[in-house]
Amino acid sequence: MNKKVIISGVTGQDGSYMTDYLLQNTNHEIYGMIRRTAKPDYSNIKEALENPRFKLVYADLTDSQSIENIVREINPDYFLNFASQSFVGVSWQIPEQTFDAGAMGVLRCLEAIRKFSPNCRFYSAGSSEEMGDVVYTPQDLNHPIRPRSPYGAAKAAARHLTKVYRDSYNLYAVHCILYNHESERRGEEFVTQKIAKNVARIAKAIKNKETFKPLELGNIEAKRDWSHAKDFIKGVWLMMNQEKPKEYLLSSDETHTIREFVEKAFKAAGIEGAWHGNGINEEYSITTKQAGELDVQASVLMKINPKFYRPAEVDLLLGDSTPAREELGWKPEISFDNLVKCMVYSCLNEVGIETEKT
Ligand code: NDP
Ligand code: GDR
Repeated sequence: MNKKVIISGVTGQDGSYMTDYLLQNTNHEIYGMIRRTAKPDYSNIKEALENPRFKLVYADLTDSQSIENIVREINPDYFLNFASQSFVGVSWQIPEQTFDAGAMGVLRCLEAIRKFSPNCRFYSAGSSEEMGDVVYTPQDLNHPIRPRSPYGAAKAAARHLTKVYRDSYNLYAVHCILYNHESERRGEEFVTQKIAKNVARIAKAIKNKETFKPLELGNIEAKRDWSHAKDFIKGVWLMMNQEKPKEYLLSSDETHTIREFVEKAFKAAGIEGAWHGNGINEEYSITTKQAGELDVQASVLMKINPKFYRPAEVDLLLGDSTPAREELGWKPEISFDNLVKCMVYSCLNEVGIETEKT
C-alpha cells in the first residue's frame, strides 16, 4: 500500500524539493499543507499540482485544531514539518509569531501524532542558529545550545520538545540540525538570493548601458556553511527511514564569508570587482579596466547599509557532519562554487541573459 506523507511548508524551498523528490522516487501520496494567504504563491509546486499523488490540505501551525484534524483524517506514515517563520532577521520584529510557529507549532504536531497517529514518523527542521554564539568550531551535535535570535530560541525549544516526546511516548520523532542551504527557490530576503537577484539586475543594466543602484548589504564578515537544498532533502529522507530515530547534523563542512559570496556571484555574471574603503564605508566597485571596456554608467556594485545589521549576529557557522556521512552514507554533491553559479545563472536567465548550464 502507498504510504501517506504530510509535508508542511510545501510552498517554501525545502517542502517543495522534498515533494518533488518523493513524487519522483517513491509511490507515496503527498499531502502538501498550506495555510490561508491573501495571494498564494504556488510557483515552487507547479509540477506537483499536476500529479494525482499530490493533494493540498489547509492547516496552520498556529492552529492546533487544524493540525489535529489533518493528522486524524489522513493518519499519515510521515509528517515532515518544514513550516516556520524562517527568516532570522525579522524574528526580532515578530518574536511571538516566530516562537508560536517554530516551537509551539512543533508541540501541536507532536500532540496530534501522539493522540491520533502514534506510528507516524515526525521530522522537525532544526537549525545551526541553535548553536548561535559558538564556543567551538567545527560545531557538532554536542555543541551547547546558545541561540542569538528569537528564531534560534524557537528552534532550540522545538529540539527539546521533540526529544521529550521521543523519549516519553516512544515516537519516531527527530529534530535535525541543518546548516544553511540555498537554491534557485530560496526566498528573496535571504542573503544569497538577495545577492543573486541584484547581480542579475546590475548585469542587465550594464548590458543595456543603463545606470544602476548598488546592492546594499549589512554584515559581510559573517561566515556561513552553505549547501544546496537538493542535497539536504536526500539526507532528511535517509534520517526518516532508519531502524531507530536519531538526531543528525547536515552541513557542507566548509565555511565562507558573505563577502566571498558577493565576489563569486559578480564573477559568475562576468563582472570583475574590487574592494575600496573600510567598515561601513566599504564598497565593491567594478574594476577600472572593465568599466572602460564596457562603458558602464555607474561603478559601485555593492555598498554597506547598517539597516541590514542585526541586533545580535551569529558570526561563524561551520558544521561537522561526519556522523551523517558515516552512518547514513550521505554527502552533499553540489559544491559552493556551483551553488553560487546555479543561483546567479537562474537569476540571469530570468532577466533574459543567457548562461552556460550548471
Ligand atoms: P521557507 O521560508 O522557504 O518556507 C517556509 C514555509 O513555511 C512556507 O511554505 C510558509 O508558507 C510555511 N509557513 C510559515 N508559517 C507557517 C504557519 N504558521 N503554518 C503553516 N505554514 C507556515 O523555508 P525553508 O524551506 O528554507 O526552510 C524549511 C524549514 O527548515 C524551516 O522550518 C526553516 O526554519 C528550517 N531551516 C532552514 C534552513 C535553510 O537554510 N533553508 C536551515 C535550517 C533550518 P507561506 O508560503 O504561507 O508563508
Ligand atoms: P541566516 O540567513 O540568518 O543564516 O538564516 P540569511 O541569509 O538571512 O543571513 C546570512 C548572513 O548574512 C548576513 N547579511 C544579510 N542577511 C540578509 N538576509 N540580508 C542582508 O542584506 C544581509 N547582509 C548581511 C546576515 O547578518 C547573516 O549573518 C538562514 C535561514 O534559512 C534560517 O531559517 C536557517 O535556520 C539558517 O539559515 C541556518
